[in-house]
Amino acid sequence: MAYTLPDLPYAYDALEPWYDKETVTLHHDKHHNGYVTALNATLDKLAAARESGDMAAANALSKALAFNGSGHTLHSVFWTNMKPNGGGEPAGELMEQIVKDFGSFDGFKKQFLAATNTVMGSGWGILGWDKTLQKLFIVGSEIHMDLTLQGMVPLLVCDVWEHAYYLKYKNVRPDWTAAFMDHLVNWDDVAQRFAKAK
Ligand code: MN3
Repeated sequence: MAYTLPDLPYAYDALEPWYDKETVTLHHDKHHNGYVTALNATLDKLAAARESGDMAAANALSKALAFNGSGHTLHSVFWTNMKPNGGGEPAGELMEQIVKDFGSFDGFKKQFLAATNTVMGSGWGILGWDKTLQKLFIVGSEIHMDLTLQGMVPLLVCDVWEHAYYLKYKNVRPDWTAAFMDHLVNWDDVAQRFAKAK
């Protein structure tokens, strides 16, 4: 059973002016789609390697599996983490947990933006719930899967690969991450993910 590219939950231009139609279109239709296609190809090759008993080939495919599978997962979370006229603050249990683990919403925001802005090269800022440790954590993850916690379920993710923001924000990554936080985040979606993860 092949994985498929999920539709955006809004129109391509719905996040204007903070996230431009051209970037959203390329990002979703070309970049995210590329990870889905590569993930399916990797799974086919893994099945063939298992059938032929070629464990060296299976081992060699593990990095592609981690990369493309994580890329598909993070982009799927990313699109639903945003909405037109988003931003603001979360409420309820999610807010309580944020205050517990980061001191305050401002404390969370400051750390999330700092972690995201300083990812070396391509990667993601991720707020996640770690089931084992029973805590929220923020990580700046490189590419799609390096420098993260293995037990962490991603709740809020901000893409800082250059393809995610360069057409509009050029080299000024902090302007993109600030726009994401202040105008795009769909806290209802993050809260639903938190409730499910718990
Ligand atoms: Mn991307």
